[in-house]
Amino acid sequence: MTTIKSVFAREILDSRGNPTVEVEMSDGTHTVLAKVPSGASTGIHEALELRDGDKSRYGGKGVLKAVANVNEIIAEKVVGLDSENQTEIDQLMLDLDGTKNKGKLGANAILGVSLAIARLSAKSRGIPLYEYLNEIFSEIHGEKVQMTLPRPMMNVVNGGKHADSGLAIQEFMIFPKLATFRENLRAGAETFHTLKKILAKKGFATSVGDEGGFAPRLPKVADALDTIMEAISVAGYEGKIELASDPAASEFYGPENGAEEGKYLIDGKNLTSEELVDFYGEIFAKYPLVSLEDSHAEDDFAGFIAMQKKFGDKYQLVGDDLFVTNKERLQLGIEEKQANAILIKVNQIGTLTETFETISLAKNNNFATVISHRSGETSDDFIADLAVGAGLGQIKTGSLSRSERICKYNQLLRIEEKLG
Ligand code: 2PG
Ligand code: MG
Repeated sequence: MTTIKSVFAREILDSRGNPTVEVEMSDGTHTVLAKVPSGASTGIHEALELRDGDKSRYGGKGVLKAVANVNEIIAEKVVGLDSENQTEIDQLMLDLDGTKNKGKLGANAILGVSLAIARLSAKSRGIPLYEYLNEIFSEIHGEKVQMTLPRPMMNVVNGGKHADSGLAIQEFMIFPKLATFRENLRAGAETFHTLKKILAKKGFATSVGDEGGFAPRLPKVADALDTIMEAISVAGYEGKIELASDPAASEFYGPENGAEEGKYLIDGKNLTSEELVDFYGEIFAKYPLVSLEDSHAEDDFAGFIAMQKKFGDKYQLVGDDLFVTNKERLQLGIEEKQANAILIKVNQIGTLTETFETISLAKNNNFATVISHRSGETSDDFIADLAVGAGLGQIKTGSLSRSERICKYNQLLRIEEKLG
């Protein structure tokens, strides 16, 4: 039993210099913080991130309304409750909000409180956060879940909405498969530094994008993949590092993104949904790409179903904007065979309990699970503990630079030391 004594929210900045919510919570003895991340290539079906819209502050991106919703509405209902009742408190906030997309209080307000509650409970019990999360997730899942260190997907070349590299595909990731997390991290970092040298030698920029990967003006998708393969080989990791990618295809689909109606603009060509399937087929055939996320636009169900039919038995096909960590969208995806894996982002859905319910549904249907950061991050490393505690198996948390990415990797090193 841990009685919540105080809840206080404030506006802080995220890694892109945009406002976000931080919640400070105390039981009178221990004080914890939880910070809320924010996406750029957000799915249209995500829970609502409440922004002030007052153009005179932070270009309209202020979060003072969300902060006030914590301090003036949520706090008084939550103070005095037992923080170990995660599910009940999350439900209470859902009831207080009363909308389907958390549009009244804001998912950013609700999530800050939801994460702080779990962190406070762990701290006051004196146990690691991953252990506490394992306990409460196992309860929701209905059986004891095995804790595991996740295999990292590291985004070394940034495109799409995360950089002005001109590449349609948002994320080119290296996906090491060595025996331990520590070795995977080292392999990733060494390849990252090798890639930098190769890019510089070829005369490309080595400045980094939002997620810490390079943003070179490479003309085509294949150029990015070839350069990464070269870096893997020169770094000495051939056969030990596979590739993963998140095209985030909603961002190069349709006239609002410069493409023709109903088409995808990639490598300077307008492709139909079916032609895009073949485009990926050529990549699968040529490169050791084993995981592909959001291959098609979020509501192009036919495109996803075609991908799953053609490649689903051999490759991991991940739904991010497609499922938005929402168990109803996932349920439909399972029934329609739209993918075989799901990306998990806490702020897409807005409470820890709902995140757990979605993970549980995925596990029960043999969907692989990948925990993920957002392109706008903070120094909060909650998702590292969540990855281990809920036994998610894989993590996507950016490249091998920028502290808001590295802090998650560093926390995983500490956890691995403890768990062995
Ligand atoms: C994604 C994410 C994280 P954003 O599309 O998977 O890499 O990007 O946070 O901008 O939605
Ligand atoms: Mg994505």
